[in-house]
Amino acid sequence: MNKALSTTAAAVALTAAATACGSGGGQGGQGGGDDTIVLGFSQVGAESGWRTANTESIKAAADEAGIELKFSDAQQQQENQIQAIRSFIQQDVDVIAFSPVVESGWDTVLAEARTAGIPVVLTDRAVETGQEDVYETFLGSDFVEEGRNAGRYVVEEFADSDEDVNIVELQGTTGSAPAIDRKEGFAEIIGEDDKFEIIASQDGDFTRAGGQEVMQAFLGSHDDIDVLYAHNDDMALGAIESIEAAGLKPGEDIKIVSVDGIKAAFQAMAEGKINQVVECNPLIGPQLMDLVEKVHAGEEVPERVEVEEGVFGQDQAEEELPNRQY
Ligand code: GZL
Repeated sequence: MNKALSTTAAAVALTAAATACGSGGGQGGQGGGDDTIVLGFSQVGAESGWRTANTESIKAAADEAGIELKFSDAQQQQENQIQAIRSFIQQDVDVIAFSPVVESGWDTVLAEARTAGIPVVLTDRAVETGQEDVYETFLGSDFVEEGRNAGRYVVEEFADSDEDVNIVELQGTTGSAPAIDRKEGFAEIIGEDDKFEIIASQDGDFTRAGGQEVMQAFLGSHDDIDVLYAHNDDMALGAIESIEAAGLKPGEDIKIVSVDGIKAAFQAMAEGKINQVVECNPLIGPQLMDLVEKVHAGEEVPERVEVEEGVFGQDQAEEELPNRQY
């Protein structure tokens, strides 16, 4: 029985001692009114149910906090995010926050924000940078642990089998922190037993269409698939369409473990089509606004703020469905 935390109960665990990092508070920003904080936010896109819920949480929390939000949707293109951040710098906002679509390629624009004295808060996904003090804090999930939790399900499910277990993997957007880290965590756990083999692994870009197309290709070249590991629910739901079109039963002929925990995935789990969901909580708007206010005020913030999340099995789906907020 998986112990699960419901989203509403998920607490924010401050995982690092509160240490100031970066310029703290920044000098930039004229503010929306005399004391209204102006926040420039660059969002990855609208590719998944998770992302939609994340955007809604951020907009609602900004409204609740009286923060003037300048919001930009990058349609999953890094150049659009870089343009948006440069625009926020030109507008001299008080704080910039963003969820980087991929890990690399941010050094120049982050240095421009630092030069402008505008503090930056990372949310959801991380960046790879050799620079110091280019962002104040990172608020988001531990994607490696999410991957480990998915791997633990597979190891447990096939504990009594001495046959080979063939796994196909639907990866998230190439180069993105969740795709890199979820792959790493999963491989770490299944790598402990060589009966588990990933026979195919491909980018489905976190979308339902991507999951459907790639799973169709997997099924066309493999007739011995035991498990699908999908880096997010939208790709898993797309893959289910392809599995059923191939005359197979998702959740039975092919076991499915997925990440995010959107309502539709819980519904599929209740129908027996998905076997395990690893939660990735998008409802981080309130914590983000709290950090934005602290950063703007020049207060100390932790370098890393993690969100606690749960793992849910089929036996919990019915009961948990009404609690799902996204
Ligand atoms: C995870 C987030 C991922 C989700 C996907 O924090 O970045 O991006 O898992 C979304 O659904 O597209």
